[in-house]
Amino acid sequence: MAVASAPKTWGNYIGGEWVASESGKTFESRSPSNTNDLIGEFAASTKADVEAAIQAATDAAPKWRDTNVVARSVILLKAAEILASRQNEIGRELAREEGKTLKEGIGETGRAIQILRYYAGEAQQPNGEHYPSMNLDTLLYTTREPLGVVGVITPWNFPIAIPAWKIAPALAFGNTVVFKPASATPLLAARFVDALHEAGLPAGVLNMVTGSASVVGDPIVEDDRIAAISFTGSGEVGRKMSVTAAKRGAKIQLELGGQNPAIVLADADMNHALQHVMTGAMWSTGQKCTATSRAIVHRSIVDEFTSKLLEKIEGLNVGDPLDEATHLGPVISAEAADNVVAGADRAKQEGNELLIGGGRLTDDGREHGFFVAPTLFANVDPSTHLGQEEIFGPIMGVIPVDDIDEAIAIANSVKYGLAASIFTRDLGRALHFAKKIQAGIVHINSETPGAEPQVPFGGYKGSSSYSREQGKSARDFYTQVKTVYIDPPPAS
Ligand code: UN1
Repeated sequence: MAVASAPKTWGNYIGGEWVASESGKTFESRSPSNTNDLIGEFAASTKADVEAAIQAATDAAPKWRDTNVVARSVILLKAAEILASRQNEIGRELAREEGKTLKEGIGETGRAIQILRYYAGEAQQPNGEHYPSMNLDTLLYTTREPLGVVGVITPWNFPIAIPAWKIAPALAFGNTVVFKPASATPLLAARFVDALHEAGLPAGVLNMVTGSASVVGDPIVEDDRIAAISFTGSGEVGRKMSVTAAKRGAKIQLELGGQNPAIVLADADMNHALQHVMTGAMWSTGQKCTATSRAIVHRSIVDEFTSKLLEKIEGLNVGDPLDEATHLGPVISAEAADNVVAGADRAKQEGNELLIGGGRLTDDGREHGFFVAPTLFANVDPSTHLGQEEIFGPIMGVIPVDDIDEAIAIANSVKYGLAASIFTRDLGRALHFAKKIQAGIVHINSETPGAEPQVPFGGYKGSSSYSREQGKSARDFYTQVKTVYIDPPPAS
């Protein structure tokens, strides 16, 4: 089926079929670049729809756990090939629905493809360990088994890559899934699910229910048939979920916010650091939990660095993500735009120096979207709101420092600890930073965002629940360990 002829109204995907919500109601997905652009209509689900999805996943679990890993891998690979054959069209839909640029939309679709391929291979890696026993005749080993039914709740900012990185390993390791995508980006979620459907995933193994967090998300987290929950989103929602999960003893994995620093030392390659700080802060309109929010720069170079960064930011085109000349699309919603403007206002009130941006952009065809100007502050006081909180948009501050230890102390002064960068040619200082920084992902001479599928992803402190996603960590999360002692029967 060609993507262009996509139906405008999508149901839920339950028990291997696209079905309308029991409510008969739908909600709209509209482009954040132009709210006149209707992306599609999606099921406004009820508790009964969630119940049907959980039951379908529960019924499908015994057979899927006993499906051999090669058969599971073949389905993941086939879904990857289906997405690959539509990568450009889906990337375009991503740019329309989420607002990142076409290049980023196509790139993110590529990432989903890469993740499916990775887990097709990872499923076939060793699944346990063999141990020596104190009893010479005992064969003693561990094996990992699926958890059963897992709940996956995803954000809008990576509308196909994050569903892929949660769902592909869940399936690869033998679990069935109930999936609730963000209501801002349901089309991309549907594209991902549809690829797995076409690839021959058996009915009930993956079920998607769209709708509000309170009607669809909460029942998934509360239901005793759901053994584990994987969530990416806000800290506030995540912490609430972990209380609910803890009450019934469910396993939970949270990927929450970030307030990520990039330290630039006096010996750094200036142009390289500038480029990575700018892209780290601004690409995807700053809407990555790994985005750079603070450039912590040595005082001897801070004036030159700041004025060159300002020049780069002045050169950014903000507009239609489908236009090749655009660097930054809109933010996701009116509320998100207001939040960036409020963050900039507060930063000014708290004495930080606004160099550019700070407001909405509503001219030049941007009046029907949620565009905000890329925003840069200088001489930022690290204790202010801008220096401490995640604003989630194209806004950043430069903080001058006298030495690396002051830089690291400021970098570590926030409640988050997801990603952090340093720019330097000094190996000793780079290693010192890698050791002292409180962050789950550390970059030396590269921007704070980015996540390769074969390595663990996750944060320190308020950025996660100490769990990690992707790489081999995904197996730890989506399986449980069984220890087996085998003794020969007594000789008869
Ligand atoms: C990236 O840095 O490319 O929601 C991925 C987020 C993160 C993913 C970041 N969980 O922004």
